[in-house]
Amino acid sequence: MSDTTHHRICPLCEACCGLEITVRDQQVISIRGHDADVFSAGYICPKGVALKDLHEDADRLRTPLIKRNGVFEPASWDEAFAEIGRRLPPVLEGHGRNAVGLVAGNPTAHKIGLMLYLPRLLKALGTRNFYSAATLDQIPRHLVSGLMYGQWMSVPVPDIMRTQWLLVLGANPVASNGSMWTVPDFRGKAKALRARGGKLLVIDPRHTETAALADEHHFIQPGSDVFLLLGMVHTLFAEGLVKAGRIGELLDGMDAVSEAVQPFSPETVATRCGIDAVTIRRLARELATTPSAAVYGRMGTCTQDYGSLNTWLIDLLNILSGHFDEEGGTLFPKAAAFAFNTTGIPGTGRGVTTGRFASRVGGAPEVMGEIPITCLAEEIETPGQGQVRALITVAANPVLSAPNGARLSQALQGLEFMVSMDIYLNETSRHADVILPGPSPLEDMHYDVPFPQLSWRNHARYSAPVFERPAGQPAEWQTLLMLAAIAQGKGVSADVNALDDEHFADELRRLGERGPTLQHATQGMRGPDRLLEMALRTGPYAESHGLSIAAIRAREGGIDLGPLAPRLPELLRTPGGRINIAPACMVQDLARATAALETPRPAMVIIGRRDTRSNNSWMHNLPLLAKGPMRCTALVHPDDARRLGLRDGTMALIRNGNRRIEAQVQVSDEMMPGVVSLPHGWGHDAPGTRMAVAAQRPGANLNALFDEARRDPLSGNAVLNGVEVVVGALQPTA
Ligand SMILES: Nc1nc2c(c(=O)[nH]1)N[C@H]1C(S)=C(S)[C@@H](COP(=O)(O)OP(=O)(O)OC[C@H]3O[C@@H](n4cnc5c(=O)[nH]c(N)nc54)[C@H](O)[C@@H]3O)O[C@H]1N2
Ligand SMILES: Nc1nc2c(c(=O)[nH]1)N[C@H]1C(S)=C(S)[C@@H](COP(=O)(O)OP(=O)(O)OC[C@H]3O[C@@H](n4cnc5c(=O)[nH]c(N)nc54)[C@H](O)[C@@H]3O)O[C@H]1N2
Ligand code: SF4
Ligand SMILES: [Mo]
Repeated sequence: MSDTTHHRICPLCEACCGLEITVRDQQVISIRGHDADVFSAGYICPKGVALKDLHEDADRLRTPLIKRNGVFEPASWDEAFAEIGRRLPPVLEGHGRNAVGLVAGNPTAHKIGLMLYLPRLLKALGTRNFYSAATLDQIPRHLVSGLMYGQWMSVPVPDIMRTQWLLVLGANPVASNGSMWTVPDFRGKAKALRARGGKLLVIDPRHTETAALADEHHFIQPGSDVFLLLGMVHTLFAEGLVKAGRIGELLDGMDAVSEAVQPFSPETVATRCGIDAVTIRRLARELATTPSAAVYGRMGTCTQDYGSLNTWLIDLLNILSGHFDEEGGTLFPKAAAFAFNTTGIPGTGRGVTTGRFASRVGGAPEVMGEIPITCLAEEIETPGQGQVRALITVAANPVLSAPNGARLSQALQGLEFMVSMDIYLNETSRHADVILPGPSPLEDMHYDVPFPQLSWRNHARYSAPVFERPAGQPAEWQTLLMLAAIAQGKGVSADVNALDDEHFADELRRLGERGPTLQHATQGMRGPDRLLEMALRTGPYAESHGLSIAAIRAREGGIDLGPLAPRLPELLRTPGGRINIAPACMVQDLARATAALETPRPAMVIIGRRDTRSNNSWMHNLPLLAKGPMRCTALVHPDDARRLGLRDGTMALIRNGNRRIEAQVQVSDEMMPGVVSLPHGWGHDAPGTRMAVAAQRPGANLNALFDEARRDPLSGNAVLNGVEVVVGALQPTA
């Protein structure tokens, strides 16, 4: 049989690379970058190639599993739904809607079926107990976007193709391929920036792969970016460098900001962040005086004590230096579908509200409808009205991804009922009573929902499935609708396609006079395809580019929608169409920074990192990625290694109070002295999992060290960087 070539977007990370997949006799022969892709132009990383391994992985679940007498048994889909139909409704009826919790993990963002239909399940459950990986990640970014621009997903990104000066804090896009910034081949784009005379600067406690490309790298004491950023904003005011430019007339709160940063001169903050005052001033001056410049921060700035303040201050630097919403500075992407900053009335809106409710036990305020995932264990453990007694996890592995998984594991054990929608029997899903697997990514259509809202260039790309779904395997949107039907008391005989039709009819009605035209255009479609067709045909490029799924598919590499362009004030969804650059909660939270100015530097703190051949907790079972040197190593500076008696390849004991882990040492002068770096998502030695390759080299679970109660108070984000630890050589036991 002859080979067939398929083009599809990689669903594994935020770079969203276009792939070219060759298939023969229903087997994947090769996966490479798709050169004609308008957005990623042939770029690919080893994980994209490993989609073949994922598709073929014998441990990837092909049927539902039901746990009977403590043992998982394969089951048919009918049996699995029947079990859920028998056990979930009594929890809701007996204990109320909040008694069922819902947890969404990272792959949810990469699957249109999960992304568009998870809200349906959430609504059907009617629970406040919704948790996601966002509170281990980027919720500070959403909070600042919501407060300042009126929409959680209005995220400015550097205009990397035109900027001449790019400051990157706490991000390593060469390894991670970018985050809250969809930028495949960052390396190539950074090299082009330098080739045209531009400058790349990196602030990171580790001399990372990205720092290695940079003109300038500065170590920073982990958890203290807030002080550097305050020192820079202070300098802009002190030296008369503030120039808000074109958007100046939209800004409120300038005086409040100027006053709030007064106490933070470069001299005051230098010792605390570990960057000298001369450098802090120079960075601020270069930012302000380079005609096109941008500041970008990510994981390292979000997942620490001052996640929200950092994100706010980064936006302030871009705004106050006159580079915000300007070519060569930072710009807001304009997505072809599903972006709330392209619907409603341009330039005005309701803005966002937070704290509409708080978590029952810890009192953590809701942000974006979410309670911090670090509250989940206590919500399960603590008796009372609203206690979580049943849980549904969707593509999530919080036992490894969140702080103190041991406590969470224990709590999950105590649930009355648990369902995991997951493709593996892993550290989290082993606690479930029923596991419902999704299809292989190659058996699914694909269109990215969030990432075009974060992309370096506007684009629209669509992928059809490479293979048909196996007989009987539902799409994940259908599984979600079935769970929703069960939660609504419609029973397991509900026809999910009919439910989807009803919901779509409601959507059409909401469109008013455009309804009939769209009904005609979507004839014969269902599920995410139909919603996508509607979104494209009502989106911002419907008229200019005649977008539809067919129009996108007619072009092999997708449709290029051009470079990013200024969008203010049209983008704003705030009341009055203005930007309050001094949200009260941010200004008030500065008191925490003031109080911490004199805090002495701990002898040793721990931070995280990412490796190209790994992705969070779930790709360690793929042979192509698992081979080669051990990647879960604790990087320590040679001076620290000498002082602590650690040698390359030996085991270290890392402690935080009575929490302890053992990790393999890798001595490295990439590290800032006094800082140890360990990746997260490892520790695959839990009993009862089914990931044979991952279990061969389990690695250490970084999150076992962390305190689940330590959060950024404004956003509820977990603190995963800059935590004090004690490191020593592991003494062999007798
Ligand atoms: N210490 C520390 N902790 C961290 C981080 C850190 O930097 N340091 N990073 C945090 C970040 S940024 C994130 S996003 C979180 C991630 O946290 P999680 O989302 O909880 O973790 P993942 O490892 O991404 O787990 C994804 C789960 O989805 C399953 N899965 C994969 N594909 C599919 C699919 O198509 N369908 C279904 N149903 N399931 C699927 C996998 O088997 C796995 O169980 O981790 C966070 N944890
Ligand atoms: N290969 C690979 N790619 C991935 C993932 C993966 O696991 N593996 N995960 C994906 C996900 S879910 C996400 S969210 C993104 C994240 O993408 P990035 O934000 O680029 O994540 P990291 O590579 O963890 O980079 C964080 C950097 O912050 C530094 N850092 C730690 N603490 C501090 C601090 O206090 N201050 C400063 N300035 N820096 C600090 C660390 O040394 C590290 O270099 O990556 C995505 N892409
Ligand atoms: S960088 Fe790698 S994992 Fe990310 S989308 Fe591209 S090929 Fe996939
Ligand atoms: Mo993430």
